[in-house]
Amino acid sequence: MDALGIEEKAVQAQIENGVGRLTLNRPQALNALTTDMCREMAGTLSAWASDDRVRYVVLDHIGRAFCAGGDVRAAARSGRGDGEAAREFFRTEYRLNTLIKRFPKPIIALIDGVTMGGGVGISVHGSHRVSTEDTLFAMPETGIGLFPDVGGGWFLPRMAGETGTWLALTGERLKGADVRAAGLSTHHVATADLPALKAELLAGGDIDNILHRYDRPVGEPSFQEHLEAINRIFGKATLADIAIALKLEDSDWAQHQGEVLATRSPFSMSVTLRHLREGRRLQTFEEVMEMEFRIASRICQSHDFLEGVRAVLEDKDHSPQWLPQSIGCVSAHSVEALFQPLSRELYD
Ligand code: QUE
Repeated sequence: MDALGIEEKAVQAQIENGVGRLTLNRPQALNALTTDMCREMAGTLSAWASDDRVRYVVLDHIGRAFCAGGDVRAAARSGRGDGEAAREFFRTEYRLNTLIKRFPKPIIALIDGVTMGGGVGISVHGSHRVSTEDTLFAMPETGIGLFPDVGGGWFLPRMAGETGTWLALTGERLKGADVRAAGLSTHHVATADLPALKAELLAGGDIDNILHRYDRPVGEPSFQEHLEAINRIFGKATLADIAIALKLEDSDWAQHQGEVLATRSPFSMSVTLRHLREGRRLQTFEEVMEMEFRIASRICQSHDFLEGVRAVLEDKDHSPQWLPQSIGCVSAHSVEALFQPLSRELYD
């Protein structure tokens, strides 16, 4: 509620100076996306696609986080029952991701702050993403028994070498200029310059000219020294091969990566590797999203997802008891089952 007792909307939409502005406004939950927020954004963008008053869209946020993901607590609550509300959430969110991917006008997401999971899905598929020193990017889903969805099956295997596989399996966070160096943002600006940049964008200028003037060069990424190992190790055929190669590698970095993998859901990591390899092969974004909806529709009722949300977001003991406990015990059949066609597919 604001001072007048008017309910504040979790997504604000306005048109001014030929610019459509969408503002995420659920700061108390780090702007995590609800079904209603996804529906609201999709409805607004659909209307703006053919509205001559809108030349381009600016996507920004209230509060320190851009968007921490989806409302996975609500999805887990649904998954403990019949999972229907969770499926409705994923359907709405993935259709929004597709709408952004196919949007006929520029969309400029200002991702200065936490940008994880669902927050990546509403930014990375648009035409422009602006990072700052405060940007914190991650696809952390294997840590809660989920998988890197929201089009992760599209953009992660299309990153340089095996960088996307590394980020997806470990959930590693990238900060600031590394986000630009990895190709996840299209422009990188100083945090101190962001208010002036935003004011120019909202005044309806020439976006490429404006962004070019504020763009700051970024050097090599901080993970440059590990790229050879990332490509060699995360390019292996199976998850077991990757885990073994990390153990055998004589470096502190590789030992640490192996320790991180040991905390992630073995089932989620197996699903993720299969999903990224399949996503690399698929020709269209829509095919990838259909695959993701098949997986999400089932994984929302899986043991590891419910346990991961409990351990990380509800009880916060951060000691999930995964089933199975180890990589070697994940059956190929249990992974394969998630990829089978549904009676009602994503775009039906
Ligand atoms: C993995 C995730 C998410 C996560 C933590 C993970 C995720 C997500 C949130 C989140 C954070 C703060 C909130 C909230 C949700 O955390 O997807 O509602 O207030 O949305 O390790 O995938």
